[in-house]
Amino acid sequence: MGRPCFIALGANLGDPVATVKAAILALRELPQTEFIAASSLYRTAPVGLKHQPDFINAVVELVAVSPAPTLLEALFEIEARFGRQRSIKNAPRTLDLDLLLYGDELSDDPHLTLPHPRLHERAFVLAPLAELAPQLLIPGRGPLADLLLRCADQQIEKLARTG
Ligand code: PH2
Ligand code: MG
Ligand code: MG
Repeated sequence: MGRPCFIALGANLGDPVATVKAAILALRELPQTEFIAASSLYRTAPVGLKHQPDFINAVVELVAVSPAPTLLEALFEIEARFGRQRSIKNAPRTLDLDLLLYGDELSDDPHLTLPHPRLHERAFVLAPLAELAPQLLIPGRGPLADLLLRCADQQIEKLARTG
């Protein structure tokens, strides 16, 4: 049986709108997964390191048959294909793909923490996620809608759908 999974996309170098759109297409092609839906794109103020360009963020839902570590490897491979260089934490990036949720699995493995350890405090993740699954309960954190209300001070702007 497949597991419903949510993946966060983020980019703030190069042409981030084009990158996020192309990465959504790449996620559609992932083997051993069924693509369900993509959220709108959002322009978001950087969280963490402030002095860097705004991000483009989105969330994709898919159903995965492959185990979580295999899915994570496939996400790293797509990041690399889009020219991701890893330097300091929270540095600007051409493409970041984060596995937010793998079904209702809980994991405290530092290489793959589930749910994603900062998902519950980031409007740039919660708002696109709420488009796809407004009733979602985040394991260990509570209703998504409540979490989103707590991030009302974070600047995000939903972009009109094009292309
Ligand atoms: N990703 C980060 C750190 N800060 N800020 C925004 N707005 N969007 C991101 O995707 C983002 C961030 C680390 O992955
Ligand atoms: Mg990441
Ligand atoms: Mg990230």
